[in-house]
Amino acid sequence: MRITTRPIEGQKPGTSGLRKKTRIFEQSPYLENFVQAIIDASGGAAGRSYVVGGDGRYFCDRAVQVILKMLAANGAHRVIVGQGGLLSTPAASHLIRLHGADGGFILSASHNPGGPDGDFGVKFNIANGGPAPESLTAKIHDRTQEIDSYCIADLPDLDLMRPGKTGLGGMSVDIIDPVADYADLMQCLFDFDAIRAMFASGIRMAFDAMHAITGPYAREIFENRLGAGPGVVMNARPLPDFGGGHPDPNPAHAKDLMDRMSGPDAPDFGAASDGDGDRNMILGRGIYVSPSDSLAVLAANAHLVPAMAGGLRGVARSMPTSRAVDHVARALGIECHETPTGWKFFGNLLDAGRVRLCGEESFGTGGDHVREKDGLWAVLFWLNILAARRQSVTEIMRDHWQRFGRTWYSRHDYEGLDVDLANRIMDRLRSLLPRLAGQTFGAMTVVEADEFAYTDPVDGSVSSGQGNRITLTGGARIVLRLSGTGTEGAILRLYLERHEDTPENLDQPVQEALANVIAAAEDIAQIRAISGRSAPDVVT
Ligand code: VG1
Ligand code: CO
Repeated sequence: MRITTRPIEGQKPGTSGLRKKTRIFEQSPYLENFVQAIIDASGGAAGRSYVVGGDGRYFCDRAVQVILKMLAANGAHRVIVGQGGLLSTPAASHLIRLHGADGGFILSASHNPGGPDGDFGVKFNIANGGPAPESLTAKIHDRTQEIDSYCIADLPDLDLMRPGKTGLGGMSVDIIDPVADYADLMQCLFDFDAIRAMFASGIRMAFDAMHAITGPYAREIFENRLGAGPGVVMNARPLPDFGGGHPDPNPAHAKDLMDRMSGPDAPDFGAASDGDGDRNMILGRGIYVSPSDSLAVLAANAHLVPAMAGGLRGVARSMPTSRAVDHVARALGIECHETPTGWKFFGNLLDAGRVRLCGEESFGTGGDHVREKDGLWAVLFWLNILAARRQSVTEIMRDHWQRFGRTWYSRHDYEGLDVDLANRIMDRLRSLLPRLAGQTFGAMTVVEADEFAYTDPVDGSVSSGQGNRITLTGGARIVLRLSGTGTEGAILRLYLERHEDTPENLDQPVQEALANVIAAAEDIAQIRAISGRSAPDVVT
């Protein structure tokens, strides 16, 4: 049936889909309007097939039912849905590709907390399995501003706990095991025999699923298929509120894992993933691998992984990600691309075969096997390298820094800022950019400064206003941008890096190694002075 509706303000997709407070999404027709806008903006659902699933956060179960009924009423031919409505983001991307579906709806606010007082989100992925590009998200937003009706089938809810084939109106529905196809894919990309042998030899790991979607995936892959031992997966049961935690795999939020890795009986390798399973954090005994370094290490060691044995041709990183991988790309003689923040910008490069490995500083790494970043894939990539090199994480990192130099890196987040104040800081800095080159701030001199704009080398589309970059002498860089995933106030992200070709003291604490860059950033951008904050909320 067709229901009359009116446009709702603010339905503009951000870095990764539309994210709002759960309470907003719960108020019908908030979700309905957005889903119909996606269907309309992408040319209708008639005769098409889709993948639907989410990370299990509060409201996912009801939202899946609404989307299924809307797809049925809009004439969709077939939907593949994870049992219980569950699918990790990379698993959904894989299923879209595996079944040649026309698109997918992923219900998650990723690393944002869940629950009735937390966040909810909807992301639409296209037929290549990747996030909708900006051209489509702009159309979706336009459509939300003119929408006057939506279609929904007046049918009872489906029982999503029972796997198998069923139907909804004229639409066929396949309720599938959310884990099996994804685990099979992983098994053909990596050397599972070598990893299994490594665990059998006594190497121990811990994986923190943070009560989010990766628990069942990690159990199947690490415990059942790789024999990593029972109890390897911590916080394995997905909970609607992630156990009250913040499912963001970083040293600040993955506290259980950090404690275990620094305890007296610490395992050799530690890892964690986020709400929807696309992020990863990598730890060794007594060492934290920064995501930017992790990308560089994967690039340098890709030849050790069966799926990448043929070489990389190219790599890509988001603009604020450190340039550690650039040094590897130069040494390997392969392309290296710098894209705006958000996985949607890697899609064209991957589709065109220009790159096979991509990464973001925000704990996101992925390859050309799907079109999303992929947390467990990155963990398996590391395990494959550990098994092939028979070295510890610390040994691998030290060797990497000796060969390629070290790019010291940190991100400082200022959260919950007043929106006007955050804009004032950004506007002020933007107006300074043209005059910064040549100026000295403490020990650092500015080489160049600009606002990042990206021209996609495949389709020529231009994305401007993607953050302010300031390059300094001594291979240092400062980047400042506003987050596009928050739901309350503004989040200002300050990214800091400095490169040393022959690092003298690898044991120096990161914040100390970056002290001059941090001081120059405050001199230039005045974040603390203008916001009145004395320190960032989260440092990674
Ligand atoms: C953040 C990260 C970005 C990532 C995005 C989605 O965006 O910085 O690198 O792609 O989250 O990740 P922003 O605009 O807040 O900086 V996920 O795992 O939340 O889908
Ligand atoms: Co995520």
